[in-house]
Amino acid sequence: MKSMKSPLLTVPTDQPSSHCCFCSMQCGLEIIPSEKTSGLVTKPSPNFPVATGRLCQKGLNALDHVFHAGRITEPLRQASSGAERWQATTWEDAYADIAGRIMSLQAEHGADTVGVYGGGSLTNEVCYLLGKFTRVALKSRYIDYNGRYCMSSAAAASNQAFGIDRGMTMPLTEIPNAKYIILAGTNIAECQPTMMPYLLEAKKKGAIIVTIDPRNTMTSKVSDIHVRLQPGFDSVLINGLLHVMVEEKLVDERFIRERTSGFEHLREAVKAYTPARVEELTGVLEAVVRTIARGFAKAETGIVLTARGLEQQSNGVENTLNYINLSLVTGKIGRTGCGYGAVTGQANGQGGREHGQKADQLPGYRLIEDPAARAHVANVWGIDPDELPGKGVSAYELLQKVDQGEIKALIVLGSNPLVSSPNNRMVERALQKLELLVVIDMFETETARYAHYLLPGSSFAEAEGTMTNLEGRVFHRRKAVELPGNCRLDYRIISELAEALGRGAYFQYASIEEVFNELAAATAGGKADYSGITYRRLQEEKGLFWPCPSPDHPGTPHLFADRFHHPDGRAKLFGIQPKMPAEPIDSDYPFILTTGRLANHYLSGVQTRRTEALNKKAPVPVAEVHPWLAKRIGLGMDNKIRITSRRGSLVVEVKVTEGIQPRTVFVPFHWGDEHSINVLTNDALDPTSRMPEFKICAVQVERA
Ligand SMILES: Nc1nc2c(c(=O)[nH]1)N[C@H]1C(S)=C(S)[C@@H](COP(=O)(O)OP(=O)(O)OC[C@H]3O[C@@H](n4cnc5c(=O)[nH]c(N)nc54)[C@H](O)[C@@H]3O)O[C@H]1N2
Ligand SMILES: Nc1nc2c(c(=O)[nH]1)N[C@H]1C(S)=C(S)[C@@H](COP(=O)(O)OP(=O)(O)OC[C@H]3O[C@@H](n4cnc5c(=O)[nH]c(N)nc54)[C@H](O)[C@@H]3O)O[C@H]1N2
Ligand code: SF4
Ligand SMILES: [Mo]
Repeated sequence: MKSMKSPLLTVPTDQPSSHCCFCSMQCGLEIIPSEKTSGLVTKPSPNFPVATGRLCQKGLNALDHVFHAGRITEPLRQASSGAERWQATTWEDAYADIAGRIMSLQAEHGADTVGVYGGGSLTNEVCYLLGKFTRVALKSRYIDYNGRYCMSSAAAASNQAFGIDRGMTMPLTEIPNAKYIILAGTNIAECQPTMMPYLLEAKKKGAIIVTIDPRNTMTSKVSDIHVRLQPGFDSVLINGLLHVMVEEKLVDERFIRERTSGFEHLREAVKAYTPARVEELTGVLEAVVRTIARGFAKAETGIVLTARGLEQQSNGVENTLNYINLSLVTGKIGRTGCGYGAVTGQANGQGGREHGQKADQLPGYRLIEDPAARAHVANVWGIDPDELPGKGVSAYELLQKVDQGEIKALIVLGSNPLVSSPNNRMVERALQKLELLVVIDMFETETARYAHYLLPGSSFAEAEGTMTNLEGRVFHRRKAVELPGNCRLDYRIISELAEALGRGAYFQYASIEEVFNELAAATAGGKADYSGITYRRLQEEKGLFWPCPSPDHPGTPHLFADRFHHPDGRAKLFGIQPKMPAEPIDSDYPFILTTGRLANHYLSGVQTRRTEALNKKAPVPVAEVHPWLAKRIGLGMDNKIRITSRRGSLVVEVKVTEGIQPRTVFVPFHWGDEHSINVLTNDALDPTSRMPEFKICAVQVERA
């Protein structure tokens, strides 16, 4: 691999040089000189109080893509003729042409003909600016982001149950204080590897760990009980657990009486879910249901963690609400060793969903349809509240509007939706219809192949800013290296595009810190209140947990000690009637496809497929198949399989393993083109969160 040199900027201080760009743990990195061609490597930082001194393989190789020879370092425009796809241009020409095209499209079709698609890897400042840019510079209602595919069901459930959405209600340091831990649809060992020591410490102190996952994972290996559940049956199982807790009077009656509402609905809903019935419906033995219910309820302390396994479903919000019910009916929240967490995924998956990148949202987790929120934010932005557009639509629906011709121009920053969207043939068709597609990225992604402009943005190592990790801890990330070539900082690109659109007056920032200070003011009084946070405090105090509403406020590591965030101070319990997945199996499509992740790749794979040390461990997707299924389709040693859903078909290599629920096939989604599993996945959306059902679709499986 050829690579570019970039001078190291940072000198040792008591702050990490940077933070890993991949998962929500946001481990601190030191960047040090080395013999590598790039001249630099990462090592774990002793200076960040989350995963101190630890990095996983991805963190250890996080600079490889930054210095990759394939990095885009000049603004590129689609070539009008010839063999080359791109021709280099100047920033000024690119801005002028993009702005000109946007303005003429808007003159003809209205402001909403332009959409923006953001991402959860970006800093709080960039997420905030994308939202402001869409509403103030484009005056369009259409912005959403890849977190819609990621955290939206958990976010909706937390808002409904608690009145606020912060992934974890407690810091990670509470995990070792828990005596009983339920991990559902979360593969922490591969997806947040440096969190494992917290779980292992709990185990060492005697905690029982239960995993609920259709397959054996690196995480289920550390559990005492592993429920190998068929995808889609979480709510049935949880109703069984709740049934036992209610029948055997194991619930915390005082907590339910004083701190919650809605228990009568829950009691009614779980009545019919006797352990015997749950065994009939799920195959999970009656005794196992009783053991987990009694174990969790009777334990002095306990934590429930969920992730995409049960959330990325058309019933994802209800599934999540039911897991939250477990924490609430047992009173295991708001005190030491207790809590609920929806384990956030992307680097800034938490902050990315707070500051206005969502279709219905303004900064600070305010709602764009709320007149008071509009007035507050419009005042900070110096515009009339009536100028703010209304709410738009979710990520997948935004792409559908492109397909339908309603949205004719799209700006994508920090996502690769052609690989990461469900039913992605629709997305490919849609992208081809765009009259203007602008992609701001480090690489020519699968999505960028359809772009009219590909603009070279910044990598994590080059961009200063703040991030919010999975605990709700806001921290400051330094600039560690210089931008290569003609790349620009994402925040500058957004501001300069605004300038070209004639709205530069609203985007005058001398530094990224000025953007943060405006963000903090915009969040004042909102749910995710950052108004007491400054760069200086973040550096001195090594991060602060939101809400942090004033300069002397210490931040809020533990939520819900005294009250929940609904106006009556109570949490809401919900009675969940389990529903079928959108596409149940039948005789034509008799098996279930579920999708997810591997330890060595990240999301659509743009960065990790370009990282040799990681890619060589998993160069292509491999399906996990049970021996029962292998036998049924007559699979031989070297055979591949063809998996076919109602939307498409794919041939993949196979690993036969006892460790998967027999009717279920698992395929990771980190590849595009002929390896893209999202050709098959279902685009059914949860009615509330608009989360696609990535985790379940009905398929045929045959020998290829
Ligand atoms: N190495 C690596 N780490 C990552 C990422 C990555 O791409 N690679 N991505 C990051 C991001 S953005 C995210 S969102 C997180 C995701 O982190 P996770 O949600 O932990 O990851 P997944 O592999 O998508 O799904 C977790 C598990 O859900 C199981 N599952 C499938 N269907 C069901 C079901 O119906 N019920 C239950 N209970 N379980 C089910 C799958 O078998 C899988 O093991 O990881 C983050 N960390
Ligand atoms: N089948 C299936 N599909 C899924 C999922 C699943 O479990 N199964 N999971 C879903 C989930 S949870 C998620 S989060 C989505 C994610 O899906 P995507 O949003 O497609 O994820 P990434 O691969 O992270 O894309 C990020 C892009 O932004 C670029 N980038 C990264 N950092 C920066 C930056 O600082 N500046 C700029 N300008 N560019 C940057 C990267 O190069 C990359 O091209 O996928 C979803 N899709
Ligand atoms: S655990 Fe997450 S943040 Fe830490 S090094 Fe690994 S991928 Fe990066
Ligand atoms: Mo995610």
